[in-house]
Amino acid sequence: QYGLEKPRGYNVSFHYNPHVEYHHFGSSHPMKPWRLTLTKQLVLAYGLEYTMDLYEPRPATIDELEVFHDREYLSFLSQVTPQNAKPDDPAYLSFGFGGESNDCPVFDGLWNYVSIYSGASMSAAQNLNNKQSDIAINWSGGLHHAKKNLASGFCYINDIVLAIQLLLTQNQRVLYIDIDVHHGDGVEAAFESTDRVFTLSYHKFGIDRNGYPFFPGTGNINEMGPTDPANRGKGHSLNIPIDDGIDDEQYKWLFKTVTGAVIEKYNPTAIVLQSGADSLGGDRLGRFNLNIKAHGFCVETVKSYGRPLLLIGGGGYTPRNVARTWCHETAVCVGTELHNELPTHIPYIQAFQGAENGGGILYPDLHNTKRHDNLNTQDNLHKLVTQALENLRYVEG
Ligand code: ZLS
Ligand code: CA
Ligand code: ZN
Repeated sequence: QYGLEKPRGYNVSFHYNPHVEYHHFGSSHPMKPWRLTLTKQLVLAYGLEYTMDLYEPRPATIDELEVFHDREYLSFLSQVTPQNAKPDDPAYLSFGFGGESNDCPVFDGLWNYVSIYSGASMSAAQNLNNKQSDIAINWSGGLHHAKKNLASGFCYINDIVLAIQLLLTQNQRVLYIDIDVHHGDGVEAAFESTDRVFTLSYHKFGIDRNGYPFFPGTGNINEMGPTDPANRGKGHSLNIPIDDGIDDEQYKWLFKTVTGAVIEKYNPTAIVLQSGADSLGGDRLGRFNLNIKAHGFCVETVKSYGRPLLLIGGGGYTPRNVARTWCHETAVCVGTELHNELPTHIPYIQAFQGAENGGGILYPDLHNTKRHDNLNTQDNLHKLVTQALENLRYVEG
């Protein structure tokens, strides 16, 4: 009140159980838990561990997971192994395992893996609830496709839903934002009948030349949750469908305009940001053309609203760039800038060196790895924003 208050720093907590790293989906599978090792190495090499509270959370228990998931699904998931799995067992297929796409394989240590990443998201949510931190980070979470009785799109347990359920014990309104290149369908579905959670997902949407929709095929602009006026969840989902090749300036404008409008209108008391790194340029599965700092701009924007923030990972299939992005975003949270030259004493430094791996710097130009022409015109994006803002008519703060 005397004009002398010092700028308020943020208390950041980092929730990470290193045992998550040692799990493998299979050699050809794009999801590589090893990207988390790379992320951790960068975070440590820049000394960011001294600027945050570090936690090594315990794995979640089956009872904790049952708050969202069905008992039968959990008991199957907790018992299935590559040795005892029967791919022609109807339960196996009905719970989303194997199948034609084999997106969700049964691998060694599967139950360990899912309980570790879920435990970390729950520990992060609890830290926000206890006011021990302003921003809590779990890069191993963000598995947004899992349903209560179904594994889908590399996701077995929906740690985001579990974390939001914890936040709801202390918050009247929680905003969920999802910048993974895929639609956050599992989180949207879990909270479709409540107005206490608003879900906002930005993603690639459309049919490919081969006739397949981009996974999971949902999330058009007109999908706003239930249509029944008696349903409290009506209008409490917003989907932003985007075409291939969107660039930094377009995405930043879109994100800032739409997210800003949602935050101002809904006025959440806590925010969860799924920061999937498959929206970067050069991602093995993604279609967008974003650079690391444009992706990080989303974290900066959300942070600037000063609400308790749970920051979680998600997709990201070019591991060196996933690590760069999540390290950068960790620095954004604690409020420091990192030098572009990577510290040389990092284990696995080779993963970042050489022209094809980003030349030993933190912020390589990912436009150089562009494989997707930009199909988003300014005109399309303006129409999209107009429609998005119109979709907020059912929202009250
Ligand atoms: O959001 O596109 C699909 C499903 C199919 C089934 C039919 N076949 C012919 C095409 C593929 C529709 N699945 C996606 C899932 C993407 C999940 C994203 C998760 C997240 O980032 C959050 C963590 C998909 N895209 C690419 C693959 N699956 C995929 C690529 C390569 C392989 C290897 C392993 C397994 C089988 C061969 C696989 C899946
Ligand atoms: Ca998304
Ligand atoms: Zn994704």
